[in-house]
Amino acid sequence: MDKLKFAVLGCGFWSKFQIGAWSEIDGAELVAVYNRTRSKAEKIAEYFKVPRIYDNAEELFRNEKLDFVDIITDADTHAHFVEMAVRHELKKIICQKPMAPDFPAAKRMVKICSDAGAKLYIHENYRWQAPVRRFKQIAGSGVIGKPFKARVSFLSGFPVFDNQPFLKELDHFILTDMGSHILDVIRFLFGECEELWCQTKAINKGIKGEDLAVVMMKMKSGIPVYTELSYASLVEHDSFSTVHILIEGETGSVYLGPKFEIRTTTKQGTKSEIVKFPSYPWADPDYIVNHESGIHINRNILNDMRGKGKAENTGEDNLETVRLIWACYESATSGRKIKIEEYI
Ligand code: 89Y
Repeated sequence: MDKLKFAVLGCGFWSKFQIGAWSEIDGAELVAVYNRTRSKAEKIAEYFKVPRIYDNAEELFRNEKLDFVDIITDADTHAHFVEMAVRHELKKIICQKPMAPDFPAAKRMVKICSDAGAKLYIHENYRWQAPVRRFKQIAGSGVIGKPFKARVSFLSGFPVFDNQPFLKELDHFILTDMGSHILDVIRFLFGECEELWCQTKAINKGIKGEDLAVVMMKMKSGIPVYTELSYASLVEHDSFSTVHILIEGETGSVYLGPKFEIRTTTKQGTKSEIVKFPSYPWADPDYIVNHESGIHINRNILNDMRGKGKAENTGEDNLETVRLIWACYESATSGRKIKIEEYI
């Protein structure tokens, strides 16, 4: 099988895990890396034995014959690099979450790609975490009957700013950084949202943006979903870097809790299952479930590129997650409930 040749733009903290995930998959070959600060690109290239290094992205696009590009830079440069890739006639573009720093920019990115006949994929990996996939299977198996409510929690005190100091500087923090993941998992499990009401707070005075968001959602299916996102939490069971979910149904409940344990309760009692998945030398143990999921999303995208399947995380699909993030901010500032179909 011919390998698809690709380049990575951006060699910061997340690139090692994204490239690590590619290194576990047959069918894709990383031929070049770009970073504005060349030394960072050199470090990544050395670790993964990448043949060519650039500190000028235009030059990379001019010199390389690529099948696709994987953009892993900061969100405020995503539109710039997507436009550049389109200008260089690339037809397959992957971009890290959050898609863009705001909703209008995300809409522009999707439109630029669709006008050019280019496929845009968003690297939104949480729904690909092994425990989340297994949880969906159990919840959908019929064992808990028809679901009537859910609670989705990300409560953490993990020192996330040590590894990613730029997160401290974001005017909009937890909803863009973690809301991208958690709201996407909610869409994955429960479908689209009809309306929501959100409150945010800034607890940690050492950062610019909000680090707490509480959202009440009414899904189109009628199910109420309560979600809480916090990086200010000191709790017994820290959610990092996954998510805890409780779904209640007419004949039972299913809970994805600490240590990747899924507990299913019916009148017959409670069954427990620990979800297992492998570790990799390139992955950070603190983020293992998150880093491992990168392999699954990359494989799903690669299959779509090869015409062998359908990608879940397209630009169009992810725009619906971005819509929810910014509807949350709108609700938090106005104090109003937001109807999603009116938030355009
Ligand atoms: O960006 C986030 C992610 O994907 O997982 C954790 C994180 O790095 C910081 O919240």
